[in-house]
Amino acid sequence: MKIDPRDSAAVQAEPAVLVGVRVRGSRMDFQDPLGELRALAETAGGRVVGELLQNRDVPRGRTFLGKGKVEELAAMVKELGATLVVFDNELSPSQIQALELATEVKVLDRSELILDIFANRATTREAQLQVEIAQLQYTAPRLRAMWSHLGQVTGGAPVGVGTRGPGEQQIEIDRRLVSRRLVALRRELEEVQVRKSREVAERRAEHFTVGIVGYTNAGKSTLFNGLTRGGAFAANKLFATLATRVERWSIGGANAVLLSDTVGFIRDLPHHLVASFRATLEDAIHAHALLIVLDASDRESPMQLETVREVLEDVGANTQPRILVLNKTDIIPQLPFDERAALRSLDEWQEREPGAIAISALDGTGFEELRARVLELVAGGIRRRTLRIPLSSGRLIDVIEKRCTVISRRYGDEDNDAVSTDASAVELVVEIGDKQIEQLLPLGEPFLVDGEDPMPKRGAWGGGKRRSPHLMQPAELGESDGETGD
Ligand SMILES: Nc1nc2c(ncn2[C@@H]2O[C@H](COP(=O)(O)OP(=O)(O)OP(=O)(O)O)[C@@H](O)[C@H]2O)c(=O)[nH]1
Ligand SMILES: [Mg+2]
Repeated sequence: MKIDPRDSAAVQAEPAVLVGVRVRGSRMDFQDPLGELRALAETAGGRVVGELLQNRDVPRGRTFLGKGKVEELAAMVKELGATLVVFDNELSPSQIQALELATEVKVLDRSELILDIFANRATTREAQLQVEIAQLQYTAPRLRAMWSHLGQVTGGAPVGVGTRGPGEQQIEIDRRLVSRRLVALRRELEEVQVRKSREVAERRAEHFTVGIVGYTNAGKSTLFNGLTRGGAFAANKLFATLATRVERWSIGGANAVLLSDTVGFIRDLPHHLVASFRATLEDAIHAHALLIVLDASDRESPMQLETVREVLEDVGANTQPRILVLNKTDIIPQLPFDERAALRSLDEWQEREPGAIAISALDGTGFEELRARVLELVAGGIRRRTLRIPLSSGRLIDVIEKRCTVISRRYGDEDNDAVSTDASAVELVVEIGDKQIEQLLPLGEPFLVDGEDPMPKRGAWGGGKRRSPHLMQPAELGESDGETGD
């Protein structure tokens, strides 16, 4: 008669009842309030056998549901043979405890369900560490509450609880062990992240980087693959992607950017869960520009965009230029009339979000426009210019060759007029935009653009870094008008 001990928050292939309490101001979909939870439960491997909804102004404290609804839920669970109840809302440990007592089956909340999916998907060490930390912080207190309630914790001895967590590791329930484990995990994660931050910074210094972000299942990986032939895992599942992928995306001529694909966002994720996935978003946070991908065939897309904006704000990615990408437009004409009518039309989108681009990541519609827009962001006013660079600035030459189309090269030791007085410089004729020139400045290496110093008047040569007497006469300093073209 004892219920299954809540020894793990893992979802098996088990019959589940979904419960949603629609509190005032919540962002649930009104036409299909449990649609997203259903997709989450199925992604986790559950089989949905029943659903229950309640509208309330304020959820009731102890059981979250009203008394009558709890009884209804318990009866439903019994009748349908469910072994799992999943709430769309966030529950406290004591609410979970009370609900498990009443229904005699395992009760999970939405965040636990998401974490269980994450645990299944985590393949990189970083993702595994993040998931385990989040589980220890979020799930463990909920497990412990149940264990002590069931009186199965004997004499304060630590109880190992298996979850389907990374590496099938045991989550230690004992508070002391939990915090010791957290310290160790955080230390390891920090090491991984320091390395990662360095890589991200290096990528950023050498390339223009573009991050793909968006709600889960919006089509980010499909777009990434379509643009780069990059082999990211795309699937009609929530959180198909957990680790970041980076690939080169050629946007015309020799211009290429580094594109990154990353984990999707979802509404109402508790803040510390978002925080533990912050590093996964590192590439996006530090990208020079963002593509926000939205599933325009989903009537929840306005809410999804709102969520994406909030998360970006939370993780501090709010300054870089961004392009709103309305995806899955190929689906829209095929939708039944009433479903189409419930959508915000592309015209309405573009009116509200000037510059939004309609695409289909599946068939490539809109890719050319997207490319052109990103090229404009990257380069801004591309023209043919002559750059004179000391040969000692190998890194600068390298970066220019990577980012721009080089038309010709002349070295100082070749017999030519332009650089004959400067034996240690190279003259490159390149197609380069104003913004690309700006991005070269932080490298701190001196160079001339069409004979002028590209540095703004106040900042002398890369913040006082190396000067090149070959390139710049003191008299010229401060005389440049900064040559910005159109
Ligand atoms: N019809 C259509 N389907 C698309 C399009 N883009 C993506 N899909 C489908 O949508 C589903 C989700 O695509 P993904 O690329 O995995 O989405 P994601 O944003 O990477 O999702 P997560 O990694 O889970 O956050 C897949 O089944 C894709 O085939 C599109 O333009 N048109
Ligand atoms: Mg993906």
